[in-house]
Amino acid sequence: METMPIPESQQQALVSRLMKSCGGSYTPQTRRKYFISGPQWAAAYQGQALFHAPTRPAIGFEEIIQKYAEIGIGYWTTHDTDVIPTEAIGTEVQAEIVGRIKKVLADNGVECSMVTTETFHHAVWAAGPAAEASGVREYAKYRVRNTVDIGHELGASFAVYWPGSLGYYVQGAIDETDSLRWYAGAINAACDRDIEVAKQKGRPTLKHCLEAKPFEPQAEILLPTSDAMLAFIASGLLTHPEMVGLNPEYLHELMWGGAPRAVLARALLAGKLFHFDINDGYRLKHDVDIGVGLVNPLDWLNVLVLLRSHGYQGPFNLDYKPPRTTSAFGVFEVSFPTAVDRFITLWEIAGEVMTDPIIKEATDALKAGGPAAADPHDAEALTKANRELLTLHELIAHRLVQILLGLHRGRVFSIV
Ligand code: GLO
Ligand code: MG
Ligand code: MG
Repeated sequence: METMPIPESQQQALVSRLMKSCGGSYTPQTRRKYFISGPQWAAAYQGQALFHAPTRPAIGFEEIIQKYAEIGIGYWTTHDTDVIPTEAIGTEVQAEIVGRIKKVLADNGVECSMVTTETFHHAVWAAGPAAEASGVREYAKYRVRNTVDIGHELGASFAVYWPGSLGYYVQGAIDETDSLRWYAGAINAACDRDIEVAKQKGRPTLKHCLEAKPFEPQAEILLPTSDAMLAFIASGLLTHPEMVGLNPEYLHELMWGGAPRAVLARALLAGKLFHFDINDGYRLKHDVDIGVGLVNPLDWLNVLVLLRSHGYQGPFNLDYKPPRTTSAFGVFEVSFPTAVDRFITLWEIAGEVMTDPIIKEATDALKAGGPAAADPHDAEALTKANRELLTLHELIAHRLVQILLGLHRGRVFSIV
């Protein structure tokens, strides 16, 4: 039998009822225990893209912060121009807006954890934030310094830099070494300003986090991966490399074909994992920014096992885009609560992985290895000594899937 058409007036109720039927949601109090931040731009995203018209109306920070608070997202992040029109940057209008934001945050018990400068969208960035024209570069410095001021004013601890259009469409028109030097100049200006303001305000300096993305909006990007960013931080171009680290984004690393977990491991080893944009998507495709865990839950579980094992507790920034099929109502009814809840669930499952006796015994056995060979240079004997233990790699992988699917708790499927 076909389902009868659902009148418009009943559609939201249907969505809400099915959401309830899904079960498994955490309370806002529980959600607030995690260092999860909701970006202004994620909730305000209207569904537009190069070939896509918006599907949702515009929405301001007042409503977004209030909705985040209701859901239990305790932190909020923003670009300067998400909330301040470009022409009002640095004016009294900015001060007035920042004042209003402070009040809305305080009224809702939400904190601003991170601020970021939009250096990619406006036409002034057509040649990137490190353009040949020194006027544009000075303007970039002004903008990042101003964002540092806003960050301190709002009580943020992190500043993120995604140098979107630091790259090119056509080859040979720029000298990459110049562009990189100039880009470093902007980061240095932000750090210098930060030291000054932090001193004035008696606050710690911000953690400055570079975010890489391999392509888009430009065809070729000068700092396409988190590893390139690490090399940039260590290049000698930065005057305060100790203040600068990474904000890797899960999908950005997947986009170039990297293994996000290995990227995070390299950032951890370098002591540079400052901030983490969480989302999901596909290898070698467009930056679709799907909600965390909807595409690669097993990989996400493994990512969180790594982070938990090495003491990284956040921030976890929900830098995803509610799909354009989701309505304005659905953004806060389904999209944000479910993204947060999948994250929390995967985080807690990661805890189970870490204490699972089978994984533990298998891992310990692999590390113990087989008996020492009489001749430590005898490759054949070494191979034989460890031969059977190595099967445990596949056993561990199987166990991880069992834990992800709840099979370790007795969930079974069989055809009787
Ligand atoms: C775009 C980026 C963008 C950054 C943001 C923070 O693909 O992920 O959302 O995270 O500009 O600087
Ligand atoms: Mg992205
Ligand atoms: Mg991002």
